[in-house]
Amino acid sequence: MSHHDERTFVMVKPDGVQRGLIGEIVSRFEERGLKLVGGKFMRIDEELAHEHYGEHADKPFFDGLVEFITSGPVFAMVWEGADATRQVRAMVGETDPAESAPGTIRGDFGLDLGHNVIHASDHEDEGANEREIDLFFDDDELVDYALDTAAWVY
Ligand code: RTP
Ligand code: MG
Repeated sequence: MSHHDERTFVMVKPDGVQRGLIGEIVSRFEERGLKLVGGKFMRIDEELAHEHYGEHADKPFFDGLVEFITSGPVFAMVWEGADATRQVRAMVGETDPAESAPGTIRGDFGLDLGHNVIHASDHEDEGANEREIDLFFDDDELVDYALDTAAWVY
């Protein structure tokens, strides 16, 4: 990991998995030049859902959010690159797909606030990326390696 690189946590939500969007979403980050350092196809249990979305515990949509995120498998990933957390959020779009620009993942694949295809760590929440990576991955599940492509090739 070079000095300006950071890692961020990304997850294809149950709706994205059901709709067959894992490959499309992985492709977007690969093509952008980010490096995949971890990936796990898994089911989120109630406890993990409460930890992951703990900041929303007192919101009216919390129970529905937990029900949705535990409703089927997700594809959890860690991506690495320069300013990765902010750059990935820009690629994801706004929380509400209806407000997301075409060209973003939510703007291209979503219409419904409650089923917005993808999660990514919030760059405005200091340390959220590292917290979420630790929550979902053991250290030995993250792979250190060099990408054998020049940084200017996209
Ligand atoms: P996420 O954490 O899932 O990546 O989404 P986000 O940062 O863009 O949005 P956040 O504010 O963290 O909200 C988490 C998820 O809760 C659902 N939500 N519903 N009904 C509502 O008003 C409402 N607000 C948020 C969304 O599915 C959102 O992704
Ligand atoms: Mg969030």
